[in-house]
Amino acid sequence: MTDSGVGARRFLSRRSFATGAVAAAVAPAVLGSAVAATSDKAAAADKGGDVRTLTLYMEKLPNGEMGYGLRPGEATIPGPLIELTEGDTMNIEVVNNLDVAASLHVHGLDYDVASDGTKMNDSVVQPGERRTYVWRTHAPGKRHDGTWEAGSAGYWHYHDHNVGTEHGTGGIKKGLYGPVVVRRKGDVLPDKQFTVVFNDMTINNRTAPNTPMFKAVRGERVEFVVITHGDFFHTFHVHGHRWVDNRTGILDGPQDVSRVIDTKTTGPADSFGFQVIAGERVGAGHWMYHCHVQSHSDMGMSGVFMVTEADGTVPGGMHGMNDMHNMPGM
Ligand SMILES: [Cu+2]
Repeated sequence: MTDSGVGARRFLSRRSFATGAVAAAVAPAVLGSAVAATSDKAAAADKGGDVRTLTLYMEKLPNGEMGYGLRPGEATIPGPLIELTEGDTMNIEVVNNLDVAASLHVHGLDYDVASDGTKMNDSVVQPGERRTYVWRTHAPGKRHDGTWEAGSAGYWHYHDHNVGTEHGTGGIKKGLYGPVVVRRKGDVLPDKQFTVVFNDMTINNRTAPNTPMFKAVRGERVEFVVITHGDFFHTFHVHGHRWVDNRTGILDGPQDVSRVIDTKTTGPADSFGFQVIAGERVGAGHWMYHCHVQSHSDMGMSGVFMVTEADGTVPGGMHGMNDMHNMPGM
């Protein structure tokens, strides 16, 4: 079977996604200049250079956790996916509805000290107050001395840098973190995006069987963003799918010598991402994703990437998920 049969639906789903429908399984995506990319050949990031505005609310969740959200009462763990194209600027007004001072600190993008999100640079938000952080991005280019400067494109993340300690250790533990994707002009856009955060011994602050179930239709282009927080190193693995260990996860061509992998070791504050075609060459099914440190997977760092057929069915059923967390030490 080829995947070409789902092309029309793929770009339809992408279009509805891009025009504001919440399609991400974990948190809503804030799409950047990717909006309106509806070519039937390939949806791709546009030229960038937009200046956009966004409001993020920092809030307490009912169980004592904390999260970022796009509207009051809608905080999620992880927080919303924020997506830009190189050249874009994002002005993010952060509203602190917590009872502690907290902040927004981003990795990988360009920002002044005023947008550092640290106490040291006097850029945290007091309870009940608001503050605008400015994130900038740039394309690759040549410096005056002839050397090349990297562009901002990549899989990045943001987090609190003030709750608990001046490193945000308490805020991160409680869920104040989220993904950022910066695209290069022309990058291929996914149909669906899923974020996996290894936070101490959890995935998105949950353990199996309460970890996220990511759902896609066979043939859809799925993007994973993987972030690590906390005190431990982990190994991300997804069954039945592999990717390329470069910026996008996609080969540049048949001669691209980047490694093809299906596991990646990741440590605190690391982030990476990649795209796969759901079920490509392996079919629909319940495909596990998990930390491959054995004791970590046994303790609940495991979830399911469910790939359905177009009619919503999944062959084979799902067995043993309840055993996954039923191990010594749980
Ligand atoms: Cu682990």
